[in-house]
Amino acid sequence: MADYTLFTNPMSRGQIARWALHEAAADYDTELVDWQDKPQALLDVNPMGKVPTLVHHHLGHDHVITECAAICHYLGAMQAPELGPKAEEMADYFRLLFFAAGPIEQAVVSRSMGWSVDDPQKQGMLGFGSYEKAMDAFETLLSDRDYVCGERFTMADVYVGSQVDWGLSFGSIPKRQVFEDYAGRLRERPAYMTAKAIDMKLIEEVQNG
Ligand SMILES: N[C@@H](CCC(=O)N[C@@H](CS)C(=O)NCC(=O)O)C(=O)O
Repeated sequence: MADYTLFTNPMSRGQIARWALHEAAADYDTELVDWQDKPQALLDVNPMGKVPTLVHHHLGHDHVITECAAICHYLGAMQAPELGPKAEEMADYFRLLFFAAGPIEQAVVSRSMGWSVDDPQKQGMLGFGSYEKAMDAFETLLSDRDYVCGERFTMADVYVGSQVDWGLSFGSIPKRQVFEDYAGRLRERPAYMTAKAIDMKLIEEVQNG
């Protein structure tokens, strides 16, 4: 048995976890999840029945990790500490990781669902304020650096970068130079390319029956 089991579907956020597994050079098996017929083994470990769900088989215990941002950090911490934050990088690392998983995710999803709140007072109650405010802040936070922590790639870039990469591909975040340049750097990473190729091949297989 491999060290990790990844429950995923190639057309899902599971792509983020696969990229993280490859960045961390982790040993893993894939369990493909059919939305119409989810495996009992997935439902047993994740009451949400969502993917990605990662199970770490470690020293006789099965540890279950869900939420892409948490999966990225966990894999860094357990498998590739050099891709985790140094003391002086912690603030940027956690700030952007949580900003992307909270406000940016909410801004993107609310917009794609057609929800918006125009009342400035009510916007103050929303964690992301407004789509425009969240995107402007995201651009500012990424504008003076190559990666989340500055000049060095860390596991936070897998998650933050996926939000940008996916957002640009699906038109859910604006095509601004800062976002394009950041995504361009990440798309050149060998682990990104390897993971992407695996999911693209799986998608092709599903589409060709
Ligand atoms: N907050 C979760 C979101 C996971 C999620 O919503 N996954 C979707 C696919 S992208 C899913 O499993 N959908 C199928 C379902 O909910 O039945 C994360 O960041 O991992």
